[in-house]
Amino acid sequence: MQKETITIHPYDAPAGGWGSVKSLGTTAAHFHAYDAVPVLRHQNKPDGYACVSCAWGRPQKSHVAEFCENGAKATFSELTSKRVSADFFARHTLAELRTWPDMDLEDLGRLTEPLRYDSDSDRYLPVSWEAAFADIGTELKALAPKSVVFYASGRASLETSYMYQLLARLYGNNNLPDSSNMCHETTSVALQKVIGQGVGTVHVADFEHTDCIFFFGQNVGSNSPRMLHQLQEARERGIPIVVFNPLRERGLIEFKNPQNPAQMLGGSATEIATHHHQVRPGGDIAALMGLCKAVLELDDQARADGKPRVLDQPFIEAHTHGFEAFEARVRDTAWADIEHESGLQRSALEGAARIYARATAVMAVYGMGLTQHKRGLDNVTTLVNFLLMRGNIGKSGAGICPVRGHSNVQGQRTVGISEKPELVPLDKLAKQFGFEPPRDKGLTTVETCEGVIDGSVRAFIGLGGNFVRAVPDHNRVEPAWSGLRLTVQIATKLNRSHLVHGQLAYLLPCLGRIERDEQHGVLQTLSTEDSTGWMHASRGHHAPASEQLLSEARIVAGIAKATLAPNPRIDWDAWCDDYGRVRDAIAETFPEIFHDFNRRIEAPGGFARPLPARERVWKTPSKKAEFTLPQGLSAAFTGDGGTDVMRLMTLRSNDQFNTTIYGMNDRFRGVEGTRRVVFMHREDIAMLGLEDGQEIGLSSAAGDGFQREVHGLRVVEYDLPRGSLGAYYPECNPLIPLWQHADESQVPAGKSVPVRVLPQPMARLPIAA
Ligand SMILES: Nc1nc2c(c(=O)[nH]1)N[C@H]1C(S)=C(S)[C@@H](COP(=O)(O)OP(=O)(O)OC[C@H]3O[C@@H](n4cnc5c(=O)[nH]c(N)nc54)[C@H](O)[C@@H]3O)O[C@H]1N2
Ligand SMILES: Nc1nc2c(c(=O)[nH]1)N[C@H]1C(S)=C(S)[C@@H](COP(=O)(O)OP(=O)(O)OC[C@H]3O[C@@H](n4cnc5c(=O)[nH]c(N)nc54)[C@H](O)[C@@H]3O)O[C@H]1N2
Ligand SMILES: [Mo]
Repeated sequence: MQKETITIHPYDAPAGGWGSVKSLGTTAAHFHAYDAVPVLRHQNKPDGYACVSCAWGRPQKSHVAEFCENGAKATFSELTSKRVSADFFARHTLAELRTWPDMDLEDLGRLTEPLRYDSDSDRYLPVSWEAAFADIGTELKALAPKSVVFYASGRASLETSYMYQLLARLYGNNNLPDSSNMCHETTSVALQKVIGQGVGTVHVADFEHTDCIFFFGQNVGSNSPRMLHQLQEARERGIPIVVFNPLRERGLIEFKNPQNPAQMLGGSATEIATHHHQVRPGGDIAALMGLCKAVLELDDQARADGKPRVLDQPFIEAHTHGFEAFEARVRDTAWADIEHESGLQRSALEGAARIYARATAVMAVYGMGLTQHKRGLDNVTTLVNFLLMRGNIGKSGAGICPVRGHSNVQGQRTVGISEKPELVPLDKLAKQFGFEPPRDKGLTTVETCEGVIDGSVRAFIGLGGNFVRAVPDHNRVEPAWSGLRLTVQIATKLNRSHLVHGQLAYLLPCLGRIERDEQHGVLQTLSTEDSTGWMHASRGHHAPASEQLLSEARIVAGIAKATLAPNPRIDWDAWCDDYGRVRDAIAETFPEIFHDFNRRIEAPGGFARPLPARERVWKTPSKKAEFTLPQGLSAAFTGDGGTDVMRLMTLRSNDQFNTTIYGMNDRFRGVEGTRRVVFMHREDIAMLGLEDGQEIGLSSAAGDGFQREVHGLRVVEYDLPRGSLGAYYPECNPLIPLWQHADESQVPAGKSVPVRVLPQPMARLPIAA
């Protein structure tokens, strides 16, 4: 249960450092995972397993220990010695378990055997694998294929993911949303449009050659801490790192490398951000237009002075399209509007532009702060405009660097998990497996939720994840969920989505990636793609949590065999006996990326997929990189127009992995013992007649007639822009209407949710320290 001592105080120690070492020890103890500590040395190593936490790339030469505090937490969380078995479920009804906090559910430990929901007793009861597959197959055969959704959460391997997309397509739909639909789908759609590839252009090695990094809306200290090594190395070379973030995140301020003894024993921490701009949430388009305007002004000045141009004119002419219209738009955009929308001063933006103009190789790194907005696409494409002005794509040390979330989320899309049929080589699949794949667009995450609400979706299969918790509009989506005919969850640990279920429900426990996956006594190799487009082999290093677990591949194959007519070209069992055979099939479907897959995956550092834009080959209709015009200067939904509407950013703490809550502390933000907080500017607190520590509620200001509220949040005075708020995801997801998503990509707009503060009776909570 939630710890009750709550302390809130500013955290002024660096990221990393002893705090992270201490946190490691506490988490190993918390998860009862002491025997997992030695396993860590295999994390992200050529002979080892790919970390199950974030997707950040690996250097070609690995560090002694290629793991971070949060990667270790993810490892301990998977390798916990706690178990939740059938006798537990015999003692608790699902109605009772639904009253438990999320953290307590996952804290029960690893699932150990397949379970089937029994409506008479409202309990999960054990079922054999054979019976589970047979029942699921019978149900799926009876359902209309278009009414079934195959969700994937971003962790399963390339091999399993390929099998999963094939299962959906052979069954008859492209309903293959994945967590990317809540995350970097904005990137995939935007970058495809403007540079002709849906993924970033940066390799980890580029950090050694860059001479300036612009960093937008990504919380590296918590969410991709291994990147701090590259940032630290860059800083040691004196490279400026210019940050745009409404919050002054600790991980971006300074870092002590826990693997550097000199730094740990008293040496000073490395300052990471050299410049920090506290942009308003949703203000990045304006900030970027300001940067571009200042670059044009510097170019004007250089021309007037007879100095070398600031714009990379030869690059713009040879490689881009649409510059003139873009230039005109930038010149027409008034500084007053830029300052108003971004919340930043002209002089600050001009200063940042001078840093940019001095650098020859600039890299732009970004995360959810750009993608989860109404105009998330414009955020990304305007960032690309900014890079293109000086040719900062397709040269060493430069490029666009989206930081993906789940460890194989990029890879799942690469091997065909996509609701967008145009991104998948369907003709190839048709030929390879002798069937006619469905050609119509499948459902995104948001459309899946809408379909569950309107009854058109009848069944949900989840390859990992915690869908009902991760999506917006909880109070509309969750109640509708029980209207489903069938829910099947393939998972390692119990979560809320397993308790909110369809009429027929199966909970199928699988091996985690860190566990030894032996098929007929042979240790199997799996593979993943990191955020920089490198493929890595992964081999488990720990005994499975239970003898009854099956690999994810076996589970997918089990469902496929029970559901689909036999196909002479697919031997699901043979694929599961040796995943190398799945890799051969992947290589046949995607030869450009995966030719010779089985040989190349054995290279110690893995292998890189082709990234045409890195070579300045633009796979856009114009064959050029596109300058584009943003639709407006604000990326945000503004709400119903009331003057008291504020912008809420939903955030991750340092003690969670998405909906998996490891603990109640957010060390870097100084919050301990609770997640029910709202960060608020001192003057906003005063203006609203509130007090620091007071309990309040939030209410959506969407203005669509639905009441969406979250209560029992404590006001925490915080350094963030006026008019904006910060609070945790997933607790605040009930405040986000399903329709408040990014245009085109449909990523829920979790970073600028229009809300009002609901003062509650002054319930002053005691604050320690
Ligand atoms: N330990 C840990 N690691 C993780 C995860 C985790 O939960 N825990 N989740 C994984 C996943 S799936 C993902 S997608 C990534 C997420 O990693 P991030 O992309 O870092 O996502 P968030 O934590 O949501 O935080 C986004 C950052 O954007 C800032 N921000 C918010 N609004 C704006 C804005 O309008 N403009 C700008 N410039 N900044 C803004 C916030 O202050 C915050 O620092 O991390 C992955 N890694
Ligand atoms: N308001 C708001 N909402 C958000 C976000 C936000 O910033 N704000 N972020 C969004 C983002 S970026 C994402 S990616 C989504 C995340 O959405 P999801 O990917 O659906 O959620 P997770 O919390 O990562 O899923 C955790 C569960 O995965 C299961 N699991 C763990 N490891 C494995 C494994 O190896 N195999 C299998 N089969 N299952 C496993 C466990 O049962 C665990 O409970 O949430 C999104 N929702
Ligand atoms: Mo994500």
